[in-house]
Amino acid sequence: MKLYYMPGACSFAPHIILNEAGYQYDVDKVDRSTRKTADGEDYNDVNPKGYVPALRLDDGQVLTEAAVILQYLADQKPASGLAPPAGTLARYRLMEWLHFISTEIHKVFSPLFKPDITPAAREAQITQLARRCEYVERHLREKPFLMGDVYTVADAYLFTVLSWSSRLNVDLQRWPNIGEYLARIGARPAVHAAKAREAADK
Ligand SMILES: N[C@@H](CCC(=O)N[C@@H](CS)C(=O)NCC(=O)O)C(=O)O
Repeated sequence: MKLYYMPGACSFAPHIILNEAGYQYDVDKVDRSTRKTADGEDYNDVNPKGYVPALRLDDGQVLTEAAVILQYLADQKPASGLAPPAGTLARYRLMEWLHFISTEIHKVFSPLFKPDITPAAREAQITQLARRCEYVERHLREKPFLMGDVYTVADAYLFTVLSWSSRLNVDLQRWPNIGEYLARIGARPAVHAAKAREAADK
């Protein structure tokens, strides 16, 4: 199994989960400007959509879309407990979170990475993010993780995208539960292992 990633991107979420679930895996860094991978592949051939993450399975097929890759990784290792079983209401709750993170947080952050974003456009994105953070803050009031007491792939995804706030000068200090949540997840050995692997990768 091989994860195609860009440093600091949303591909970090599946990278955390590869470690959480105890996978043996390879990584291949994608160069943002040349679209070549460190292993010498043309990334547009790997994922014609052009973005990370992508996961090459052992049979050569390629899976894309962060929320789907996360669920795949959890489902291949059901004992990890990183996703409730398919078909249960709890699984739909997990999918509800994954879609929320993808469409309402991840994709609201994305324009903030554009160097030519206008101050007004930046402000509008941050206002929308604040509404989403209010919701997450309330949800985390009595729960350590999004799904309650159980850590799931949704936490790895939310941790990854909310961690962009410091790089982008988005202030999360108004939301103490979120701050504690990020510290709790950031302390997990799987997060450290994924960080170390990307840092050591050429
Ligand atoms: N719909 C995709 C979006 C993935 C996405 O936005 N990837 C970003 C990084 S977080 C990317 O690769 N952008 C292209 C680039 O930075 O050149 C998913 O959820 O996996």
